[in-house]
Amino acid sequence: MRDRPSILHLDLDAFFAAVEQRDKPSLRGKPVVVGGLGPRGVVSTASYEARVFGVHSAMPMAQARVRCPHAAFLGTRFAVYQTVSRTVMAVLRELSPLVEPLSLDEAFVDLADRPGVNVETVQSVAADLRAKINERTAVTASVGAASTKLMAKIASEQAKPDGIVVVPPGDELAVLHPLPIRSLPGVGPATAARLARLGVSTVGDLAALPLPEAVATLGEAHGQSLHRLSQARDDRPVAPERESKSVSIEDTFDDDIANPALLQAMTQHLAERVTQRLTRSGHSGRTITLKARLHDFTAVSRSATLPGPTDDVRTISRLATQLLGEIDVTGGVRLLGVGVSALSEWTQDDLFTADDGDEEPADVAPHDTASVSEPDVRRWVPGMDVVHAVEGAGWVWGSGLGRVTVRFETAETGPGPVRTFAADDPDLTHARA
Ligand code: TTP
Ligand code: MG
Repeated sequence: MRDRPSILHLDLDAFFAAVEQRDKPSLRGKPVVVGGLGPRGVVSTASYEARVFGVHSAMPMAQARVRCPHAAFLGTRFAVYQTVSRTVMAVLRELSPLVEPLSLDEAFVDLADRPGVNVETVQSVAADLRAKINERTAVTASVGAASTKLMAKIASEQAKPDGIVVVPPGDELAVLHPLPIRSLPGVGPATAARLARLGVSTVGDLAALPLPEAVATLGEAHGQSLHRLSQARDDRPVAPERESKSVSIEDTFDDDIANPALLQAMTQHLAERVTQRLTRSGHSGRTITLKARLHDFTAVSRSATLPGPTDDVRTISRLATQLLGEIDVTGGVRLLGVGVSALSEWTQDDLFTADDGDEEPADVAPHDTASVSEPDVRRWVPGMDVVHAVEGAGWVWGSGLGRVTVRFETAETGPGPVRTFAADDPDLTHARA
């Protein structure tokens, strides 16, 4: 472990929502929820103003609408988030060549080669960094600095929103041990539940557990690594070249499962989670893989490759379920996983793909839904950028019943006026990124 807090972890605050508030001045300081607007859509993120009402990432959009009905509900604009992300990563690389991006809005930076980095100076390095990011992108970032990746990430979490936390070397255990066990990377609900049965609820509880007990409960590899982390022992280097070539999610069951309906439901759930992870990292993928470990520990996997990349949860879920049908599960399954590979950077405008199925388009006003037989209406998704021949640049506020309402404002203009048009008004077009 280093004796200086020379690892930074940076994470943008309410990333997608912050970009929306930047570009839509009338929404600044207001609850904003970004995500899938279709009937089965989930929340990608919520502004801090909406989080007060209990809205959070991965929640069904329908539930978010109940919890915070007065929020603005917007589709995603991935191309814009990607541009902001590139700018942020470039700012980080000006600080050090050792930058490891983890997702669109999150990265580690290693300052080990920078002379004079210590508890005091790293504070001003982080402050300058935050100021520069805000200047170039107009969104805010939180930064943690510590002697290890684990502690830097935990520090940035504590710094949220819009702050800096430095963990001085020597203070790691005092910071780490009171935290809930879920704060460790790799501890999801299943692991947490297993540890709870041993009376382990904080990181300190796990550190106090004899290693053989941790290994007996969590398995050799997982048990060893979590036990090490719980003692703040983390020598993972910042790895700049890390490229995600695939994403996958798997679940191990306490008992073998042979019930086909249950396995199908679990496959769908895994597909939903892997799609979340995929979209979060700004990717789409062509190859879907279903992996299973059978009752006798044989591992089987089946893959299918699409003609083009997708990030559509229904497509991924349908393929994963088909692949499940190709495996003989009659003896029971103890592990199931769904993965997506052959990844591409997200290039489609997801506003156009969010509702490309046979479902009704979503609207700001729920009573205002349009008939699916009106092909034009589908094009206007709340949040998307449009241009009107006379009024100029704006964004779709809502649509339905053959009409579309647009607010004419941009990041530069300040809050602007609202106008309603016929959905097929030839003067109104999509703005291309
Ligand atoms: P996070 O950094 O986890 O969340 P955040 O930036 O919105 O909020 P904060 O960091 O201040 O707590 O994720 C970054 C972006 O990734 C987020 O804005 C939207 C997207 N995302 C999803 O699409 N699905 C998810 O389940 C999560 C957690 C994030
Ligand atoms: Mg973030």
